[in-house]
Amino acid sequence: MNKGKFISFEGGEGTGKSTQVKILYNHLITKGIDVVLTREPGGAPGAEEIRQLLLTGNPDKWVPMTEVLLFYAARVDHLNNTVLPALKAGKWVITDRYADSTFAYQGAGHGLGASVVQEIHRIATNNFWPDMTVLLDIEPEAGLGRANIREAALSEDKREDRFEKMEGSYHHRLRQAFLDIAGHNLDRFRVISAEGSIDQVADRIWQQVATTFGLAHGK
Ligand code: Z5A
Repeated sequence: MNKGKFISFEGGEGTGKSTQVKILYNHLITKGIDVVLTREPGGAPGAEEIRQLLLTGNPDKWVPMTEVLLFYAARVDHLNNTVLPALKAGKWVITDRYADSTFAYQGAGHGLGASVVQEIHRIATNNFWPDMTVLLDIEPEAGLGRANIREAALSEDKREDRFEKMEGSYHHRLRQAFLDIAGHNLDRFRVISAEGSIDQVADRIWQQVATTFGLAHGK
């Protein structure tokens, strides 16, 4: 049985996940909790190799089924080598994206369908889900604007922008897909507005984490 807590962050591009997972990580450490910060796709050596296959190159280089199987190949490696050992050791794990991203991006965004992804998820992970999922929600245009500023600062070969190159309607479908998934999993999801300053968003997240896990609300 797992002793630690497993928290995932989800949302579209540029919602601030990478920024906010680090803030929550530091906050939990100051509370004396042993935490592992990780990400998907990636989070373990083999999974990081698969990440490169997935996030670089042309938007249409994989058909949806190839793409979903690559995400799950990476996920199984990540779970077995990073997430499950940490949870069993009593550590908390925060991951920047997990399986809800596959349901939203591949299941809804690329039209593979939730039932196909659900079946693969059941076989690959034994239906393993986080204790809590933070969905950061913002207008896609605002999120893409933030992500583009960050990508523009990187050289061409360092850009992981394959998904950001997808057309605008794709990002609106994606936002709705995440909200629908959250609506069907209210026990696990906390939908948090990603608008406002980094500190304002971090405060909203902390209030939810503290309430969910019975931690002191103050900093
Ligand atoms: N994907 C998938 O399709 N299926 C799957 O199963 C999984 C993933 C697991 C890579 O994910 C891609 O993989 C992703 C989905 C797909 N699609 N794309 N692209 P990723 O997590 O590595 O990359 P990402 O989702 O694109 O994340 P991101 O662009 O790195 O955005 P973010 O982490 O949400 O935001 P950020 O890096 O924290 O912030 C972006 C910029 O905005 C940065 O300069 C910040 O300083 C700034 N920022 C952050 N917060 C604020 C606020 N509040 N105000 C102003 N500026 C801010």
